[in-house]
Amino acid sequence: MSKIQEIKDAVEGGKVKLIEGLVQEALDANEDPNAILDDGMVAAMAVIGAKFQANEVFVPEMLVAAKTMKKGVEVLRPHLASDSLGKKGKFIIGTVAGDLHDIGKNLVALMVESAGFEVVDLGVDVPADKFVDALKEHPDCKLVGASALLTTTMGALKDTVEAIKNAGYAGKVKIMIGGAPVTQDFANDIGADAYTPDAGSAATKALELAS
Ligand code: B1M
Repeated sequence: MSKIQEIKDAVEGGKVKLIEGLVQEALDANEDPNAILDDGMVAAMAVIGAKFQANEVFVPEMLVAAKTMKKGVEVLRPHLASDSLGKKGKFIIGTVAGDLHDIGKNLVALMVESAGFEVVDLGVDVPADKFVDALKEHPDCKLVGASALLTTTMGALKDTVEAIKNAGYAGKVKIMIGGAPVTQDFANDIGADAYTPDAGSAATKALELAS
């Protein structure tokens, strides 16, 4: 079995104690860190999501898979990060109010950091006004990212965009949104500056918007 398949199986099976060793072994075997992430860990979370939808796994299994993935990502982090930390400016990011999903948001943060930004991570379940407070605290920040994984929290993305614009940042700060249920049409509807489908494209878009 390939190392990447072993990693995928470990995340899917919630093998928290095994994952760090497996990721390290894959790195030692010169596997591409992006492939370990995308074809191993992200792919495993997609399987878990499909199984949850089919009532084959439940919230505890999702939680332990998420915990396993987070541990694996920590081993990968130095292999994805660049040495130009903060040179491109600041990037405020959070998962919107009512939403506790943070793996995708953390991956976006990691990729954006790797692209040279200093990331200010507000965490999960972040009310719209906390994004505004963070902008006040970091007046040199020109980019904000908001993530939502639930159809029920897409409205909070809209609230976040509105709150930031109403606080006087329209045209001054660019707002990027993303997350599994989010689309370009939705981004257009709520007046976000950009939608990207994944972490890699979020980093590319951040560089484009910052230039
Ligand atoms: Co939940 N969950 N969950 N969950 N969970 C989903 C999202 C779901 C699709 C599962 C399913 O039914 N198939 C479903 C949502 C259905 C919907 O609304 N459309 C769901 C549900 C229903 C729920 C609960 C309501 C379950 C319950 O309690 N009955 C509950 C809600 C809790 C809450 O938030 N209030 C819940 C809870 C949880 C856990 C806490 C157990 C756990 C999260 C743990 C954590 O994050 N620390 C969890 C998990 C793990 C999932 C799945 C299985 C995996 C999510 C994930 O990490 N994916 C998920 C199923 C799935 O996604 N297929 C599911 C991997 C990650 C890399 O992908 O987050 O999509 P993703 O991020 C991508 C892109 O979306 C994008 O880039 C990322 C990387 O490429 N992206 C951005 C994300 N943010 C971006 C921002 C950007 C740009 C791109 O710019 C700023």
